[in-house]
Amino acid sequence: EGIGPQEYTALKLQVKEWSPKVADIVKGKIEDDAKVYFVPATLRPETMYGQTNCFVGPKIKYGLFKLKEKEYIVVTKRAAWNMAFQGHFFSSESFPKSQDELPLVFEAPGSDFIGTLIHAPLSFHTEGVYILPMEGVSAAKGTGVVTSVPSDSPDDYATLMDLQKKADFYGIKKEWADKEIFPLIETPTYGNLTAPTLVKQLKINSPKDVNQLAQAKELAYSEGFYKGKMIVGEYKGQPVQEVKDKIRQSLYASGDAFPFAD
Ligand code: A2H
Repeated sequence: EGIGPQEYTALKLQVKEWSPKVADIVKGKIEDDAKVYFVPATLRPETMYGQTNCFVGPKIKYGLFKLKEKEYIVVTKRAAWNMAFQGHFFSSESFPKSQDELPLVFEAPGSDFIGTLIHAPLSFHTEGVYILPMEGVSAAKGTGVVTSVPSDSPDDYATLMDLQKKADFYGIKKEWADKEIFPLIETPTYGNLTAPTLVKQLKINSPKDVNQLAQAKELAYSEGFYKGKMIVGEYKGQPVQEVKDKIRQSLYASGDAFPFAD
């Protein structure tokens, strides 16, 4: 971590229903039957069964970029530019020579997208999940979009609990943040809900407890990776270390994800 490019799994979360703000902006700008995806970058593809929502930074600027015929993505401009270089998106004849040549439809702050309903591949929440705000999202990392797995990510859990507690303050509907958190991975030290357990043990009360959260993140990540065992999905019963790459590859093969380096 930290040295050299990071290999992320870029997941494609299809928009099912826009927030009212973006519905107005989008009208007439893209085909009615076009597909649009939010594209979070994750290091833990084996946890995608537990997605309960997807985070954007409310103040971060996102673009809707044309990927190919009738297909668009929502990411930061920086990420779209990286993706262009990695050859995931744009045909060679239209390869952009600068960020200004990216096929941008419109830009809007993350706050405009909040409340958008999306389909998250592999998630047990097949009814769809919502775009929600997270202050801690960095515009300078990944795609600026972070899918949320509160069972295994302390940051995601702490943020989701805060959103539930203060739904009015954040201007969201409580039910958008109120999805069941399913156990996915069993670990010897933290049981089957690693992130909620660590958040309690380290007495983390809000996403502002950044030092404890950094510690919880380290502990959750190494415990999950080295000692975790899947308790759901196709590889139920098998160690995380052995199945992580298989799950990633099958997401690539189904077209639900692609590799993304940052
Ligand atoms: B991970 P690294 Cl279950 N800003 O995915 C803030 N966080 C970001 C981000 C951004 N721009 N882009 C990606 N991330 C998050 C799952 C997960 C993640 C679990 C547990 C731990 C975990 C579900 N959220 O990450 O700093 C994404 O969240 C802890 C390492 O680039 C991504 O993987 O090394 C991870 O941080 C990438 O972190």
